[in-house]
Amino acid sequence: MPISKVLIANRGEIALRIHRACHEMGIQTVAVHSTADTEAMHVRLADQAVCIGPPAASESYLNIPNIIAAAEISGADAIHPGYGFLSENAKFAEIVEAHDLIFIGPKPEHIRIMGDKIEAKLTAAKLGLPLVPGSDGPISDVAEAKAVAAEIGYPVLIKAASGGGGRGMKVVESEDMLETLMQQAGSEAKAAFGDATVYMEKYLSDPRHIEFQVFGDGNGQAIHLGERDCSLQRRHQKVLEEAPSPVITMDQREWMGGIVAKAMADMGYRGAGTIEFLYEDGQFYFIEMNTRLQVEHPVTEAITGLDLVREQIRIADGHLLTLRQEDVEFRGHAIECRINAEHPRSFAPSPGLVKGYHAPGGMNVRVDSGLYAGYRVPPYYDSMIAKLIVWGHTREGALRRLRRALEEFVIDGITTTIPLHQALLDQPDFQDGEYTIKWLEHWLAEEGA
Ligand code: MV4
Repeated sequence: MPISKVLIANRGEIALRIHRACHEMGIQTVAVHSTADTEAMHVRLADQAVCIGPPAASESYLNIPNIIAAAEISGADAIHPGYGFLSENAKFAEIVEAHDLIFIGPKPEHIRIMGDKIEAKLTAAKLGLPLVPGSDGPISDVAEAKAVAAEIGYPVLIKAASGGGGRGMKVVESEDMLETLMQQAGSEAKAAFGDATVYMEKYLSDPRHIEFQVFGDGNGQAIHLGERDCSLQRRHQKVLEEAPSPVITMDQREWMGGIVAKAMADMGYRGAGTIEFLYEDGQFYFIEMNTRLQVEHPVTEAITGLDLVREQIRIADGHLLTLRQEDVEFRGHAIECRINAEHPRSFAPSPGLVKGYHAPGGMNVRVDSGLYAGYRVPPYYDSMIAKLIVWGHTREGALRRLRRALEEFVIDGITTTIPLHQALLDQPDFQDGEYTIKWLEHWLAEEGA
């Protein structure tokens, strides 16, 4: 029996995004929501809605028993986890499958492997992906740390095995600081993730963050959908993403894309995934793999014409990939702005009542958002309230369209980061595509002075 009802285990714009793909496929939807999200757009649009707990995510969107119960009560046959929350929780994926429900995502084993950054690197190395030079596994004592650091050369970076989001990372400039910083990294990792395991890498001082979108059918077929440049970030939160990367040539895309697609085929990967690289001096270095649909997937959709959520659902339903690599075409340029309910300079959260709302439109403009006039942005969750995605034949065309669309966007009553994006568009470095992962924070520091 094909999937006929999907429970959406998420909130906000991604819940709406998943609902839309389902309805276009003739699939019914079940929204699960906290008491803070009763008035959310996707809850109104879903065929059924089940309240799963109080505002705190730990008691609602992360409450596995309540979500499974909601699936059983509503008669859903599959669960889409979106991003964040339970999307990369291997245990959750296993529990979903143990209840004879379809998990719209990778095999639990692959989620588990990629959640452990050391295992992820070992796996990536075996699959032929280029790595940042570093320790082959965990670093257990200072003597070992010194030996590895001497071999790869300072500066080095200590990272948490269970990490992500940059927490517990320590740059070590020279051997005299190694012991202190290694201990700090270990105890921060223990506090944040309950696991003190750390590993070491050569520190790349000014890379770009470039990631490849991949899809596998779980059966030995896999394709890549090109890369996204996600270098514009602040405190490990992406601010704007674009595809293709302004610095990657078609030859590099086909070369690196071919390598990642083959790697995913060889591991029997199922569903959507993202292979993250640091890119410096013309070289790619694998750092992590995300086993979920990402916030910035629409820029890939814009340049490939594919519906990534539809592909996820088809794969979860046991279909083979719709496309072969040679059928994937890259066309034009897409840019996504993440619009947050925050002050555009202090980044202080600004939840509250949306008094007026008007989304931009016109050719090749897409807004993914659950906002409407009269909606109250709750204070309990991530502050991203909308994504504006534009497409143009060229990067310059996309930039002009972005400027026009940002001018049209009206969100009254709360403060948003729209003016930040407008100021960013005026920066020559950004216009020229000349930015690395440090650029945005440097610019903001200058601006603030
Ligand atoms: C690095 C790095 C430089 N050298 N690894 C940050 C979060 C984690 N996912 C990986 N991160 C980094 N790893 C080496 N060997 C710099 C970062 C980094 C970063 C990476 C991607 C996007 C934004 C970033 C911001 C600061 C640091």
